[in-house]
Parts: sequence; C-alpha cells; structure tokens
Amino acid sequence: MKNLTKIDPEIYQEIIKETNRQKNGLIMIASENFTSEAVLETMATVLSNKYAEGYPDKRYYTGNQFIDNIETYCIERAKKLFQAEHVNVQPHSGTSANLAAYFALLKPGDKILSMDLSHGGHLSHGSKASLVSQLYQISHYGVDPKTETIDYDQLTKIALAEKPQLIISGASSYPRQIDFAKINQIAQKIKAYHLADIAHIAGLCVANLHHSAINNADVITTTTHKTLRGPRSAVIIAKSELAQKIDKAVFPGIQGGPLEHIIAAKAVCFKQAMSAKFKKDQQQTIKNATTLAQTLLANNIRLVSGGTDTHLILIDLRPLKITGKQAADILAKANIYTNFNVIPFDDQPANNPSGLRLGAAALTTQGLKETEMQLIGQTIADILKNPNTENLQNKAKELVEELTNKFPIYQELSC
Ligand code: DSN
Repeated sequence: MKNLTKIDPEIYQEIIKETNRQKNGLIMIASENFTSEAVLETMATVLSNKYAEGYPDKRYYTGNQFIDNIETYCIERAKKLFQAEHVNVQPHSGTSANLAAYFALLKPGDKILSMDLSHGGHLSHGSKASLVSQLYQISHYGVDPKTETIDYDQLTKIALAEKPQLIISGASSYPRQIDFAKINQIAQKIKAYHLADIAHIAGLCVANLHHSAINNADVITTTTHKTLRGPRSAVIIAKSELAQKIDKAVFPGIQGGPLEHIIAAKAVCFKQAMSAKFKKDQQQTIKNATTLAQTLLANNIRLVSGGTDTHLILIDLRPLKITGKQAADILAKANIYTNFNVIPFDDQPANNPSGLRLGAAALTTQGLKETEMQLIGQTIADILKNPNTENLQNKAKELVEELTNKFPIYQELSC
C-alpha cells in the first residue's frame, strides 16, 4: 500500500491496526470469516471504476466487454456451485438481496410469515425496526419453548390462518438444521412463495452438509462472506420462471450501478468454494463447532437447543447471571471476539440481551481443529463463570497469542 501510506497515513494506520487485530485475535463472530488473499486482491482493482448498470450484453454504458466476461463467469460459477437455474450476482448485501426478492414477489400490503428475530430470524425478514415491516404485513413463527428448535406445527398453523403470500425460512442465530423441504411443503399448501435465506449456512449447503434449499424454495438469498468465505456481498438464486422478475427487482428496482470489483471477487470465491479443500474445511467447521459446544456443555454452560448442527452456538447466560454485553466485552479484552445476541423468549433488550453467539467458521479457515477448540471452549467457560478474575483473562490472552502464532492468517499482509 505504498500510495496510501503517503497520501493518507491516518487511514493507512487504522487499516494496519485492524489487520493486526484480526491476526492477533480469535474471530468467533458467527457471521465473520477470513476471505482469501485472492478475493482481497480482486476487490482492490480498477473494476471499481466502472459503471455497468444493466446486465451482461445489456448495459447502459459502453466499455463493458471485459466486465461482461467477469459477471458472466460469476453467474455461471454461481449456477454450478448452487445447482441453480438462475442467479443474480448484483445484490450489494444480504438485506439488499432480500428487499429485491420481496419487490419481485410481493405487492405493498402483502403478508410475510418469517422467523421471529429473537428466535433466530433476521432484521430484514420483517422486524419492526426494518422498512420491511412498513411495506408488508408481518407475522412470525418461532421455536418450541422446550426444544428451542423450530416449531413446524406452529408455523403450519400460522400459515393456514394468515395465508401469507411469502414464507421466509433461514436465520441468523439459529444453531440447528432448518428443514427447508418441510417449510416448502407448507408454502405450497397455501400457494405462497418460499424464500430461503441461507446466508449463515451457504458454505455448509454447497458442501452438502445441511438440508438443501435448492428445489425446496422458489428463491434463495445468501450473503457471500460468512461460511461461504467470499467478499462482503450477496446473490439471489431463483427458479428460471422468476428470473426476469428478480433481475428487474435488483436493477433498476432497488439498485443502480453494480459493484463489479465485488462481483469479480464473488466469482473468485465461487471457484474456491467448488474445491475439495473447501468441502473439507466446511466439514471441519461443523466438527469444530460441535467440539466447542461439547466443551461448553461439559462445563455446565447452557446452550440454546442444547448444542449445534452448524457453525454456530448460542449460549444462554441467564444461569451465570451475566449479560450478553458483559460477556462479549470481557472476552474481547482477551482478544476473543464474539457478539451478544437475543435468545428465544429473552426478557432483556436487544442492546444487552441474555445470549452470546459464537461461531467456528473463521477459526476453521485459520486451521484450528478439535484440540484447539477444546482449549478455547474451556477458556471461555472459565471466563464466563468467573467474569471478574484477572488471572483467567491473562491466561486467556496467553492462549490467544499462542494459537494465533501457531495458526497465522494473512501471512502476506504486512503488519
Ligand atoms: N448481521 C449478520 C449476522 O451477524 O448474523 C446478519 O446479517
């Protein structure tokens, strides 16, 4: 970054500090990951300079012959990776992808049935705080209070009573497998569209480690930077009969010029996600999350739903008498990064809820395996049970240093 160093030392310094923070900490935020150097290189290119409103061979600007090739590579790879009939690779983010899908499938005032935010759903699925709740009538399903897994009977009852035009499956803080086929059957019964938002589990899905949403949903949205390990962005996957509607909804519906440097980076990500190594890493992600969950459970830490089937774990902190924010802050002091999260039936507010969400995706990318997950799980359990013990925090910092030295990430990036 020789130009940035000279032109803007302030921003350069902050980038270096953030690089070091990522390299010297344990990134356990379930939605984060380390993208590859190849993806990082692609994002920092002149592709960022180009306007390309429209789609390959149908642009509103000249000079797009190479951009068209890049976007076509991205589309074709995405179709192969997701075994999809149609993919729109232009959405900037998961929320943009969801908004475009709603715009394609619904009219203002239509009804959406989605998972409650506090039970694991996502803001863009119709939370009160989101624009979505002002445009559509929202009802929610949730988890069973005993099992803390999706209550499909309740979902069916609400679907039959409300007759929504759209049912959304998918979640942000739900540690168990989602039965997309079952939800699809419910949607078909009431002639509703089914949108599966697989943002968190996309990597697991393409590695065949999670129930498939392909052929079990009309539209699938996903971000590309979580388990999929690509750039910060999203795509929409659809049946071919919805292709035109989806494309029109993305552009000119809700977006202008596509981010072609990010689309190129998504193409690189999709190529990497088709490799045997990627599949193996996704298997390891689940093994790592499972080991972490088992270690926490062995230390009497309560996990929502009693464990995990995925990359994600949700701790219920209520028995420990600390809040999610306290827990996340204490762990961050030891360079262990997690996030506070609402849990099902939480009586605390979203800005200081009763849960702590952990993920194993980034640590797995870094090369950590079960042995290390046991050490990390034991350390987190000790700290959560004794939040004010400085000695334990120092021990945790030492472990983090040892592991990040042993499993370095981004060795080519200067720090
Ligand atoms: N905010 C993301 C997450 O952390 O799960 C979802 O968009």
